Amino acid sequence: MQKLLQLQDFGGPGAKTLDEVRREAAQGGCSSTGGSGKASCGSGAGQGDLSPEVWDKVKNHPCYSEQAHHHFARMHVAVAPACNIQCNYCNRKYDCANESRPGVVSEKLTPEQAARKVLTVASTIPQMTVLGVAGPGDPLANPGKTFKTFELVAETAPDIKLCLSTNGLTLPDHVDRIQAMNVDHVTITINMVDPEIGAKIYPWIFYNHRRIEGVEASRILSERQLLGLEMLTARGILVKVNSVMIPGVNDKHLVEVNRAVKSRGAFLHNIMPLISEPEHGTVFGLTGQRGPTAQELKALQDACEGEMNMMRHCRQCRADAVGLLGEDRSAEFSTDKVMEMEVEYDLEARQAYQAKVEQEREVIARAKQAELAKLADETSAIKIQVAVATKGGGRVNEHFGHAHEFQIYEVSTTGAKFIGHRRVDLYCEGGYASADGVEPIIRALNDCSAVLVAKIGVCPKDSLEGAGIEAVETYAFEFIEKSVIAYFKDYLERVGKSEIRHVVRGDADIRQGAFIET
Ligand code: CLF
Ligand code: SF4
Repeated sequence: MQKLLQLQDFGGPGAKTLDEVRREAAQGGCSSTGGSGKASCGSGAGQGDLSPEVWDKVKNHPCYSEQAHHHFARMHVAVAPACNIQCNYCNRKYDCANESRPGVVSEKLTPEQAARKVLTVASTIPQMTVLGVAGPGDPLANPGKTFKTFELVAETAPDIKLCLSTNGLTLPDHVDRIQAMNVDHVTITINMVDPEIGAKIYPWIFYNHRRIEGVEASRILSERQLLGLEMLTARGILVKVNSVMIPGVNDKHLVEVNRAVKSRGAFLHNIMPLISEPEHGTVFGLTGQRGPTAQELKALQDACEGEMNMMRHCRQCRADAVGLLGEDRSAEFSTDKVMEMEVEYDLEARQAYQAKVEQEREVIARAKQAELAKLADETSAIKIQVAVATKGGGRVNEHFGHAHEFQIYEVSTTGAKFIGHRRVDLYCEGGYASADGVEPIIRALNDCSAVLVAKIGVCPKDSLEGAGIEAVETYAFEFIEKSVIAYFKDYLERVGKSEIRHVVRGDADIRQGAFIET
């Protein structure tokens, strides 16, 4: 409490009072006006009850707005190799697992190479709106390279939002610079507020020129994380908190973490599943620490959603990821290729493209509301989950066999809500079904009653239906949420006529292992 009362002292120009910070946080992240009441971040397409200032910051940020993530892309530049702590879910040979899954080594860049890459990507992908520095180590353990990159990009591409992700250990030392550089979005990974639990996650930190181990290390880390969070929110900088859910270690404790970060003004909470494959060589991977199932993750996110809005569309992406959150185009932009590509950074063209996307989003929102209105007289208590194959744009537009992931919606008479995604191996490679067949995909979608696709072959359709998952092509190329609601209405009608029987589905797998674009 003492710390909270000091908040206004941290504020620079434009600083907010603690009450203002709390009010904004209590409004629930990106939007609380989704069709299902208090929804996951950004479920409403519009501004909802956010202030114009906050709306402007989140409306085209794919991580801070669920709706935006269907349309807008982010890119990361891997300029930050060093780290100042050790997490038991990280292998230093790989990217920072706080913000990017282990298993994929990034190409390290100098700030100058990074700035050139940003301009090149911005010239090629007009919907790329955000530059994030998220690793492969900790951006604030490499402040020179991180801030130099931001400085170069701000000079040449002022419309690109700057974003960083940190473990928070040195965050309080850098808040002035973060504010001065107009970095409006900061992510802090906070896995505990109890150092005894922290000691099971962090073996050591490197702080004030010395290595500190055990509970003392986690006590310092936690204090610095929470102080940094308070300092940022007092200045109106939007803070997202990432937490890795580690069953048996911090899963129950994360409800307490959620309360702690909400009370300090965090805008959004992103609880991510632990990834701990043995081949990653992490402590948790080698000791057999498992990650959560889909139902365990959802139950925790639901429990915390009563407290504040949750991000559920995180893809735990690489430190050099490029593209929409569900895709990775980093291979198109290797340093060699970037140096050969022409840069035609056209601000007006980018803005025109983005204005079109905004218009499309409004059309999508109206279509959803119109479909929802058709459910107005329904009183059924049935709630189901529906998977969707999409390659972006907010439409059901992916072939089942070409899907790298499926987006999962929960739907009831109150509306449709995005609740997560399931990464899968491609079912169809080079025209042939994968060696593993459809079984791993069925396990990933096992909690869903249906999967909406642009197209599906007879064999996988039969297999899915044998497992109780209806494969539906009826909504090919239509808007996702409208389609999910329309499917649900049809589902209720068929249940009402006893054409089908409503079945409560079981649990599903969250696929482990890194995503590598093929
Ligand atoms: Fe990158 Fe992170 Fe910024 Fe997004 S990612 S630094 S806030 S621009 Fe997004 Fe990727 Fe999840 Fe991160 S999906 S891992 S939350
Ligand atoms: Fe690895 Fe990131 Fe943890 Fe550092 S903060 S040890 S890079 S996961």
